Amino acid sequence: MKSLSSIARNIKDKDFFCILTHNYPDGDAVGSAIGLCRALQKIGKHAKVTFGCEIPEKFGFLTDYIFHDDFTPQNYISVDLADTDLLHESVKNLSTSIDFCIDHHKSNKNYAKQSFIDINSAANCEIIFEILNELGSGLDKELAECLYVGIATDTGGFMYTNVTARTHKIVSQILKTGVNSGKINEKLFILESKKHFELKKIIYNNLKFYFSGRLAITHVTTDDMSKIGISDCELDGIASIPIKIEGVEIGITVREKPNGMCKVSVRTRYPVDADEFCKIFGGGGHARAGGFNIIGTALISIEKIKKYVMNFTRWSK
Ligand SMILES: [Mn+2]
Repeated sequence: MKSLSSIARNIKDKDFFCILTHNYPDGDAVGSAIGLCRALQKIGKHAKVTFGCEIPEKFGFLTDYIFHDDFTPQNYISVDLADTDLLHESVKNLSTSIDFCIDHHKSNKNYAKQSFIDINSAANCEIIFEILNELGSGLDKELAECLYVGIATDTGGFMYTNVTARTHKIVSQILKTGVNSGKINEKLFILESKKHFELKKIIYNNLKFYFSGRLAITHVTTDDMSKIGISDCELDGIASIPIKIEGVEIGITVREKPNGMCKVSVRTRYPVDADEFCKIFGGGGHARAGGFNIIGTALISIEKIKKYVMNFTRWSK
């Protein structure tokens, strides 16, 4: 692995960047991608972000912080992307072309030519914050808002155990630029769209408990989604619903995709390792959060997962 300074130096030597991140972009993916793009544009580089799909509406305001630049990319940078399998279908062809990777996932597959991975960063945006100095872009209010969105969302509003003293130190620098964190928090954590509320009703209705309430699984089908009129990219936040229930040690959300697969999100409580759990199904993630894809309808996928959990060592105690 390269040091952050050497990655920054190598980026500074190049131009015409396209920034990529994972499909179903969350706040950290959007904040990292747009934040880095703004930093590169500020130092006079040609840079753009390709998400592949629409980003959730609540992060939409960040897209105003970069200008539209039309060019043929010469260098690809991935942010918050553990595995190229997680790229949106429309950019999967770029899987082997990624020059630089900046990530904080333990499960990073080391697919890029040069990578900087810091698994102690609560959010990838913490690493983006560090690279700003190296790039020489400085931190302005707009850039700070991008990073705030990433850090606030990946820490669950500063409530998860991944928060460190460094997290708060960085946020202190962010707030000094004049960022109105209360206003952003309202957008991120309090207000929700009617469609999202309808979706949550389904998630609550479909939630079932297994193994004396230690496992909770819920699902949403493509049919449900088209009835509500909610797009595949607007489903953020639902993955954390099952794990919030008292006694649940593994909380799983299964969402059907139009291609006959399901995206499975896993959240766990200590000592269950979500990364370890997801690896069984070819996925990965962090200690408390991970995911994988599985073939079949939601109900078929749930049966497969239950079968595995039955033999999961942690449950035989
Ligand atoms: Mn992240």
